[in-house]
Amino acid sequence: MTKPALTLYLAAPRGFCAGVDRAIQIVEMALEKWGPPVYVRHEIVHNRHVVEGLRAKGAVFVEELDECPDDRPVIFSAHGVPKAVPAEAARREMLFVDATCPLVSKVHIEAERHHANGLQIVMIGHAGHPETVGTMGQLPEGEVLLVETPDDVAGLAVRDPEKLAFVTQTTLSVDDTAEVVEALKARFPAIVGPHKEDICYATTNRQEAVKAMAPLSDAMLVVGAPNSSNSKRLVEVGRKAGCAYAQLVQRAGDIDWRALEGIRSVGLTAGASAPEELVQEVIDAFRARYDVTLREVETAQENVNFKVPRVLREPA
Ligand code: 0K2
Ligand code: SF4
Repeated sequence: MTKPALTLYLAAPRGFCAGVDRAIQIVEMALEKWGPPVYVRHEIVHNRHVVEGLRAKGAVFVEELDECPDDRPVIFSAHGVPKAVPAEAARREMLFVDATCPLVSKVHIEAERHHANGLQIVMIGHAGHPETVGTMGQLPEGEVLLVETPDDVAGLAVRDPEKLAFVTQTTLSVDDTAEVVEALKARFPAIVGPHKEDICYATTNRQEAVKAMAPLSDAMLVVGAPNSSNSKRLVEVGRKAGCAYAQLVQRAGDIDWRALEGIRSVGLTAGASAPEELVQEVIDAFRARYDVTLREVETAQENVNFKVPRVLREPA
């Protein structure tokens, strides 16, 4: 039987960003240096495949520091942690390595600088997401107010409208965030902040590639995890850019082939925490069912690399 023809558009850039690459390297380096078990507070990045791979090498994933023993190294995930976390690790004299992405740390520093200048901070981010919790946790309770939507801005009760700054999560939708920033500036003309927002290069580039790919694609698949903010935003961006069927899949086994019946083109991308291996698995699954023509849709080239930090100190 001949296979139906299908054009598979492949977004570029897609998948791992520099911060994810660095965070995974930190865990691997710690495992090599100290041997297992090495503890990791929260999923190092939001991807089950990555987590399971590191677990097989001896990493132990926990949600809180009180689940770790004092005498084993602990690594903080790429999303960042509230100040209280390293403070507690230091108090317990633990060996810890911070795998927070430098672009998240940059936002932490920004928030601290505004606070030192006497400003109250509005954070645009998703409630409960570890990055939001980490950034808000750089400052004392009440110093950072959270908004998610333009509607939230109307309900803000600030200390002094003349003394305000804003920061954002790094993995938000660029377009949705612009609307929230606009609402903030309209209500608080004196508010200060970054030039646009704090969304990182990787998030921005992956959304741009999806926007270029969506109009060409009958359907779109985003390889990523359900708890991955940047991956979920790619699905939303795909739908908004005109691709009615856009779905998140963790790997090939999640693809709903029935829903794809009759389609002639598929756009494929991956969130910043999704390994290329899983993208290739999806491509292979399409090749098994269709006569695939692969076309790359490249909207940017990335050459960002972050240095792996020097480890703080040897375990006692
Ligand atoms: O997109 P999320 O912040 O949920 O995180 P991951 O899916 O783990 O991607 C890596 C980004 C980490 C920090 O920005
Ligand atoms: Fe860093 Fe951006 Fe990657 Fe998050 S998505 S780890 S902020 S480069």
